[in-house]
Amino acid sequence: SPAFGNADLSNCEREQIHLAASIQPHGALLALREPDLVVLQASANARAFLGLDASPLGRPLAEFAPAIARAVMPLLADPLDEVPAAARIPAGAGGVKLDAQIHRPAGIGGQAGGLVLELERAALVDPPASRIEPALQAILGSYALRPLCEEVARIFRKLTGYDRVMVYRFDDDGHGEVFAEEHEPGLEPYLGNRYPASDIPEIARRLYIRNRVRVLTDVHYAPVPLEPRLSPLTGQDLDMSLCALRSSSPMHVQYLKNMGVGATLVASILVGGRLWGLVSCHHQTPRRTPFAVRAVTELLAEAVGTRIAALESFVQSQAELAVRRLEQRMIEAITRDGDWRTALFDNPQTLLLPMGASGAALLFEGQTQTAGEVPGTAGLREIGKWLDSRARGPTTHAPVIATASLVAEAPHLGPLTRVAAGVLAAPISTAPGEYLVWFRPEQVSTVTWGGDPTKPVLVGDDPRDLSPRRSFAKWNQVVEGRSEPWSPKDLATARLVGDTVTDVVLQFRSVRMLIAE
Ligand code: BLA
Repeated sequence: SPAFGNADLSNCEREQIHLAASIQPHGALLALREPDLVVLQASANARAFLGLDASPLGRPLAEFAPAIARAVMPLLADPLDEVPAAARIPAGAGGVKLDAQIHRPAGIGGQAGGLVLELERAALVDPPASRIEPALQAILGSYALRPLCEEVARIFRKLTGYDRVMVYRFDDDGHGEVFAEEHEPGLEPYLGNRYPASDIPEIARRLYIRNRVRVLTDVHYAPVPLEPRLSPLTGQDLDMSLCALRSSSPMHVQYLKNMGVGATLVASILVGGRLWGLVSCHHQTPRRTPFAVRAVTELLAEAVGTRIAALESFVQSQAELAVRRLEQRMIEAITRDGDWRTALFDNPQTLLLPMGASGAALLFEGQTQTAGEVPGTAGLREIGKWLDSRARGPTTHAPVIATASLVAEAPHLGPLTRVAAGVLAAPISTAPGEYLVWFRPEQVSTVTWGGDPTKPVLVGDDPRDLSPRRSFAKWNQVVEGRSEPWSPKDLATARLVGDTVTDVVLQFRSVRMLIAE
């Protein structure tokens, strides 16, 4: 894997971003030995930052910075290996209060990696607690995903003062969408824009689950190296995964420069332990966000994740309820006019909404009934044949069949891509060709880019070309011929509807046989 700063576009997804060996200059870092707190490594700016007359290397913290030692000593009883502890250092001779964060980085082979102490100037005024309560209320009281995310963008913009705040949401393949946005008037909106998974490498995503808020205070900064570079405890680069001051990947910094961004603050949104998305704040000029404000953004982002988890399970139980109602209406329809199909199709939304589909079709006894945007009859027959070739034997309640790219699995069905890029089918009987099928259109044809889509975009190998526009072009290439992916929940709901219809069909057929006798 390429070392930090040595990545190019061919291998940047493997850059060792946690081994940055340098920090951003708005603070200072000391790596300490336990238990005597002797300094083993220091950022090159530490001496100036602390106003010392000599290098702190080799000296115990208590000797050259007693106030700091006093503040951090009581924190050391905790493990500090996943969550750093914070302390406020009272103003010293220079009159500046400091914020300290301290943690124990991962060592190697069970060997302890010592302590990492990070220092920053504290805010002149901390964010008032009166700002936090209403924000939490708004987040936890939100009743649906979109209004929640729009509220989050407003709250973060007000709290942090960055001139653009985006709620960036990942899909199941890791591609992202700007799902909500607040920005300074006059800035080009990014709302609705889509970007490929490769813009945020897997290594970074894993890191963002552990380190929930990152700041880049000035894209034009000069990284401050650690001295000595390697940890004397491990002989290796310091693991900076949990460092607040860690240098950002030069690849990503170049991306931001190309975008005209001066500074960023990004908070992770975790839902059930997975990285659901990010709150990404951009500022056009350098911007420093003190620890106390970052701590509030971390708390709020946590509340957002909790709320999204609750909304997701609510959506799921609503979908289950809708299926139950559908079942009831099918049975009523049979007794009323002998045909359960009317219940499925008299209101197309009942079939489409729970699945987020734009079309649906019932293939039954050689006939087709449809709702929304679907392929023509000949196309539906072809899809039926393809499903038969994919279906697993003549069993009732067979598993659903799903693809987000019909053309990738059945190239001869390519002409159907525009409306049927994604297909989700539930077998409804043991007979061939009998399915309830949902469709999703091709993503590329349904998404627009704010800029001029006809202007050519170079997708080459030069980091100078890195930009959201290039990314969007790349996303287009990646998802060409693909629909929005079906989620595990979509599959579960389809299965539920399919099983219900299968039961109804079984009943319907046995009743018909009785009548025929
Ligand atoms: C990180 N890339 C990121 C991050 C975002 C983006 C949000 C997280 C930054 C953080 O948490 O601090 C991407 N930012 C975007 C996008 C928008 C935006 C899409 O504002 C749209 C509006 N980046 C590339 C390519 C590579 C790459 C091709 O585009 C290389 C494969 C690398 N991106 C890259 C790396 C990081 C990153 C290495 C980690 C930065 C770090 O934490 O050090």
